[in-house]
Amino acid sequence: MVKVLITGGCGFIGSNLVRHVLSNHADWNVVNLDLLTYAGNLENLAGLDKDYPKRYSFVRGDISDAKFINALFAKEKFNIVLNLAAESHVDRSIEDPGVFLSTNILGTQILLDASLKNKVERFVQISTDEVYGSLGKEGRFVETMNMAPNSPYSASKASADLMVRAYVKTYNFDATITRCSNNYGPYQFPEKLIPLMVLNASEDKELPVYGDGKNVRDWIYVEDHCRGIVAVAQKGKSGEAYNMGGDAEKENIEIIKLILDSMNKPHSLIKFVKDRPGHDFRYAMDFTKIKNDLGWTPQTTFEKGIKNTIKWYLENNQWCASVRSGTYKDYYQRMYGNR
Ligand code: NAD
Ligand code: TDX
Repeated sequence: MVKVLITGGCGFIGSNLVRHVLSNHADWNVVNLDLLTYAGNLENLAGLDKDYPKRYSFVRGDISDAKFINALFAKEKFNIVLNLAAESHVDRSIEDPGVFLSTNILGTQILLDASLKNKVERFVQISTDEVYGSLGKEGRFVETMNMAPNSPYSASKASADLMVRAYVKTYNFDATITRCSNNYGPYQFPEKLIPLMVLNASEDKELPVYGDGKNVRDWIYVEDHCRGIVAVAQKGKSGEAYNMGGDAEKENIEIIKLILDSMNKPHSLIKFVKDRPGHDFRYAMDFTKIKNDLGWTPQTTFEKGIKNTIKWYLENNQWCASVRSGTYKDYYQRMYGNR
C-alpha cells in the first residue's frame, strides 16, 4: 500500500481529491491533514471514515507548525505528499497578506523539510496559473515562462514554487509542481466567482461583477484537476512543473449571464462594482507538456461541468447554509458592503 498525505483535504479541491483517490486508487491510503480554517469543512468529507475505515483518516493541524509536522511525519512515514493546504482567495490576500505568507510559503517549506528528513519519495506542490501573472488578448502560459505574480496570493504561491525548486536542486529531493487554471465544481467555498453567483442568484441578490466583467479565466472541472494531480504524482519527473487547463476560456460576464439564464433569473441582478486592485486580465493554459508526457487531457466540457455544478449548489441547501453562516456574513459585508 502507498501512504499518501493530502494537506488541505477539507477544502474545495482537497475534498474532491480525497474522494477521487479513495474511489479510484485502491492501493492508496489517505491521511488528510487540515487546519479547518474558514475554508475547510469536515462536512465536505462526510461518511468517508465509515466507507473507508482502513484507508482514510483525518488529522487536524497546521502545516506551518514545524513541531507538529515533524512529529506527524516521523510517526506516519508517508510515501507521497500532495500539498494543497493554502490560503487561496485573492481578495482576502489583498485585505490581509500576512497569513498567506505563513501558510503558503513557510508551511510549504516546513512540509518539504519534514518530507526530506523522513524520506518521502514524491512531493507534489499544488500551485496555480496565477504565478505567471496576466496575459493580454493573445497567447497562453507555458511552463518555461518566468513567474510574474501580481497579488499577495499569487506571490506567495510563486515563492512556494521557488522553495520546491530549491529543495530539488540543493538536496536532490524528489518534487514536482502542478499549475492549474480556475477550478469549479461541488464543494467550492462561495467566496469564489461561480458558487457566489449561483447562490446570490438563487436568493435574488445582486451579482457583483468586478470592473467591466471582461476579464478572462480558463475554467476546469475539479475532477479533471484531481486526475492530473494523481498523474503527476505517479508519472511526473522530479523538478518539473506541469500546467493544466480546461481549454475553456470565458469572460466573467459570459459565465454570469449563463448562470442567470440557466436559473431563469433576470440580467438586472448584475451589478458592476469597483474593480479588484491589480486584477489580472486573462489566464489561459498551454497544457501540451502534461498531455504529451503523461497523457493527461481535461475530459469534462464546460457546458456539462457548469450544468452539474449549478445543480449541485441548488440541491445542497444544507451545505450552502452551513458554510455561509457565522463569519461568512462579516466577510461579505466587508468585501461588498460599500463597493
Ligand atoms: P480552499 O481554500 O478551498 O481550501 C484550502 C484548505 O486548506 C482548507 O481546507 C483549509 O482549512 C486548509 N488550510 C488552510 N491553511 C492551512 C494550514 N495552515 N494548515 C493546514 N491546512 C490549512 O482552496 P482550494 O480552492 O481547494 O485550493 C487548494 C489548492 O489548490 C491551493 O493550494 C490553491 O492555491 C490551489 N489552486 C486552486 C485553484 C482554484 O481554482 N481553486 C486553482 C489552481 C490551484
Ligand atoms: O465577486 C466577484 N466578482 C468578480 O467579478 C468575485 C469573487 C470574482 N470576480 C472575478 C474576479 C476574477 O476575474 O471573477 C474572476 C474569478 O475570481 P475568483 O473566483 O476569485 O478566482 P481568481 O481570482 O481567478 O483565482 C482562482 O483561480 C486560481 C482561485 O481563487 C485561486 O485559488 C487559483 O489559484
